[in-house]
Amino acid sequence: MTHNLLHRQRWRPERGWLALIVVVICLACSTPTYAAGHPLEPITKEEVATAMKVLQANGKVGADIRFPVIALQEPSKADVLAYKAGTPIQREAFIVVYERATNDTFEAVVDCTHSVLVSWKKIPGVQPPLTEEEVKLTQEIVHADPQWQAAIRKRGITDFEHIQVDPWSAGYYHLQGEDGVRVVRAVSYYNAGSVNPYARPIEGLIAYLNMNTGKVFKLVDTGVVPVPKTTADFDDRSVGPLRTPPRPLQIAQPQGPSYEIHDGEVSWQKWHFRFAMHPREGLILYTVGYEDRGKLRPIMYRAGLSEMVVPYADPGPAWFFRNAFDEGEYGIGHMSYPEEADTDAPANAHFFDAVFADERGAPFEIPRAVALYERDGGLLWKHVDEKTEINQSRRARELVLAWIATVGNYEYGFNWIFHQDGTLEMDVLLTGVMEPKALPAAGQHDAYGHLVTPDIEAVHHQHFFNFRLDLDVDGPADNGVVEMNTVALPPGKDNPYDNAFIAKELVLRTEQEAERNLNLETARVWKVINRSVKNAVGAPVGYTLVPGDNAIPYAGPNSSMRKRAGFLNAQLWVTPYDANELYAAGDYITQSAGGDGLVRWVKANRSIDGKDVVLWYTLGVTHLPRPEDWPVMPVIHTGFKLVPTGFFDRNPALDMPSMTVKRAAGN
Ligand SMILES: [Cu+2]
Repeated sequence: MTHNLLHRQRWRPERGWLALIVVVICLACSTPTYAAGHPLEPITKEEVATAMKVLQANGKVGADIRFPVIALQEPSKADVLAYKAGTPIQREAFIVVYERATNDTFEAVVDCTHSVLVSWKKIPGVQPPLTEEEVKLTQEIVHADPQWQAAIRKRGITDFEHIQVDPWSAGYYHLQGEDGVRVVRAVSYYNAGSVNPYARPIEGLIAYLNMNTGKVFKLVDTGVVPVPKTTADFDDRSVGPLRTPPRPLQIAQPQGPSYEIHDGEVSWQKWHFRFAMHPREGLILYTVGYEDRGKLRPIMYRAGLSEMVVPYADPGPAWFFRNAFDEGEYGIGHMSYPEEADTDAPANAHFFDAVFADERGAPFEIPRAVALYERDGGLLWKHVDEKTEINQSRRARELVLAWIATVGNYEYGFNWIFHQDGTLEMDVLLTGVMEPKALPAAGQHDAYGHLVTPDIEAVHHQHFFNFRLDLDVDGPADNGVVEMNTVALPPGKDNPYDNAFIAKELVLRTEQEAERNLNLETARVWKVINRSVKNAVGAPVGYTLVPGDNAIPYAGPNSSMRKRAGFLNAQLWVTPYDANELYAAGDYITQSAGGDGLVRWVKANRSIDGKDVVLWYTLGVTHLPRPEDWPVMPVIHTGFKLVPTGFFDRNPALDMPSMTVKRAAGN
């Protein structure tokens, strides 16, 4: 949801000896590692260093040059699918380069295998995501501004060192002096005597910064509002009397986990997949397939979060611009902290470090950024034969691949859950601290939020996520998308008892036909099929996107946010595969006017029938804050599933052996 990146400081071992010891132990016990060789292997520190050396040698590194994105340049899909283990490969890095003084952005591709600059191009009229350096700079620039200092003194505050200043992306509002300039809007919080600054907003005071000159160019002050006195910390000491914790629940895997990892590929209960962390997208799943009768059948080539936006409902001068594109504007992918076993993930989790680079091109590692673990999955299937009383029952196991991002005040978790029945689920978790608003007097809140304490309102907002799902159902060729609508038949000669309902299939043939929304009335779902592969009942094999909860945007279609987040115009989009189309709102979001990404691509109205197709699913949560969400929210879950639909010929988990003693007759 948000914006402030102050908590985005990278994890550093000097934060505590204990943390360091834990890391050492976990790395030692964390057996799975990436073996060198596969083209989709995550970028390494050495490759980042090589890429920087090549840029340096080509005169592309200077005192004023920054590198907001350094990531693996993925090889072509065709090359990856044709890859044979042991074949030599060329590894490349993709780099976004920003020159602050001139506000120029460039893209570079470096061949790290042969240390060669492959391409260098200027991308006109765009701006890269905010860097961590700019987060720190925002606070320095604001603290040094005499007008802001006067406004703070007017509020009776003199200890400026206790004011945290968060940068918000500027958005695009045709405001004077903002075109062609890198702008940040800064929000201040008073954090004296409080770990959590978000209980103490300095309401109505917004500084507009020109990041190219390093100056505040405008200060919005809507008048003095008392800074809330509440502390909203939630460590054990601050919470008050603690409950008796539950007694230990031990998860033991005495024979180790059931998954194996070979050359970076995870295999578990017939599932096969790869994964990597990307500085922008976060956790990416690659080459997902399922073993069926001795054959590995492809399901999805690549899946990742393609964009996010969190628009707020308050129209006032201190709030109208608050809509954070956490991926395109902030780079949610590298906003991870080391996960802790037994809290962030269960005790049996294995962790994987992520390699990123800072804005100066120095590689760094976030330890334990991704967790992989098995957990109990409840009941898999069951039936008791009433005559013999034989209970055929199977317990399910799940495999979870988990990543958590901390984006300022909010946390987002993303769990890919692999089920034994062929279902692949995305479980999105929302937690953290809501964005607060201080009130003129206790209880005097407006219509745009709800009180969470007598002197704090949390403003209404929505969280939208778009997932790019490159499904390859039994391979990339000859895929298509069918919409399923369940409808009641009218009463009549063919339906004399008025009980009939049927499933209607609608083939979506073009991009514009495939711009679709949910429909509860028709239980609408979308199935990706492969017409050249038929199942036992003679139908094309398929995988269905089954939505969970969702939301429609409340900001108007002509609002700046909606123009920039065109992916909110529909919940489903389908495009023919194009390696260059990765981000639902376009490649560069910072201060963009909009109209990029899906809305631009689908204008061509390309055919999606019988093609390699990509599904884009927009998922939303409408968040009307409750007191129970304060001071830290219990996790909200949302997500979707990819469910086999005639992909298998029978229940694919039928071959799960019985693990229990049969119930004795008569019990
Ligand atoms: Cu929320």
